[in-house]
Amino acid sequence: MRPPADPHLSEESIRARLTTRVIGATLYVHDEVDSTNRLAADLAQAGAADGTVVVAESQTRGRGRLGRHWVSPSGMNLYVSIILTRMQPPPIITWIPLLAAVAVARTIHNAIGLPTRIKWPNDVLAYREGQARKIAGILAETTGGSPGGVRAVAVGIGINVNMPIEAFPEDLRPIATSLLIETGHTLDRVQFLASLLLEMEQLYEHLLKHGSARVMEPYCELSDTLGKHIQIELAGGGRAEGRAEAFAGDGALCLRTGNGTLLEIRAGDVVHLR
Ligand code: BT5
Repeated sequence: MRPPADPHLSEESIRARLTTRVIGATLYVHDEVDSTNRLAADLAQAGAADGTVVVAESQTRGRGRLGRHWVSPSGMNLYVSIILTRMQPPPIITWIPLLAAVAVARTIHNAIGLPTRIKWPNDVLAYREGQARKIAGILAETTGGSPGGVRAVAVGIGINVNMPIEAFPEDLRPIATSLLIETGHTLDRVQFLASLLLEMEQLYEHLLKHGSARVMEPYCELSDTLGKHIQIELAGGGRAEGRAEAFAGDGALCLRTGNGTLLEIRAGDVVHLR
């Protein structure tokens, strides 16, 4: 009998494929959790080691950014949180979610050759017939209080891997997609996860050693936002509109508004206008 194209996620099967040194050395694999990020935040509070990874087959309360929900059905996708504790030099914290988006885009490209783009700050999008659809989302949460006192970041990554269109709630069908929908092929999630964690580790080491400049370059190359005329719903309320001109050293989006002012935006939702 042939083995299934996409075996169940288990600690054993993941460990057998892992080639990382730090990320995944401590690994928790669950069938169902409320949120891998909630679990990772608790582990981080309790002093979990750098590179600790939490994976689940399903989430009952998957978290998006700004209190939103991440649809997390069982047995078809990846829901993974990585605890990172090396926070020096300072811009590292703000680059971690952007770095994770680069890792996701690279892993997808290496696994199946599908090009994806990153909508600031860290939505990974696949284009089909000129229409962008979200294939992965990232949520970074810090523990340890004030920005100066951050002890750890739990970076949560949700990737729609083998999710058929019927498994999405109806309102998401026009705006979301999966690797299965884009390619017609079922992917081995264990192998994909092992490759993702290796990309993450390499980029994280890079960031620690060389600072953000070396991660900024691939991020800019993959950016779907840079150079576009956009509207941003600001996280604190209100809106801003202008041209996405650059990213600041800490990953903030530099927006040139109609009257020539340059705004640095650190949290918000982007609508690409043209
Ligand atoms: C995100 O939020 O995109 C961050 C998602 C992070 C999920 C991971 S899974 C592992 C870890 N544990 C967690 O609890 N969370 C992380 P945001 O940019 O706010 O996008 C949320 C919006 O995306 C929702 O309001 C929906 O419109 C849409 N959405 C929800 N589920 C989706 C899915 N599976 N695929 C594509 N879009 C989805």
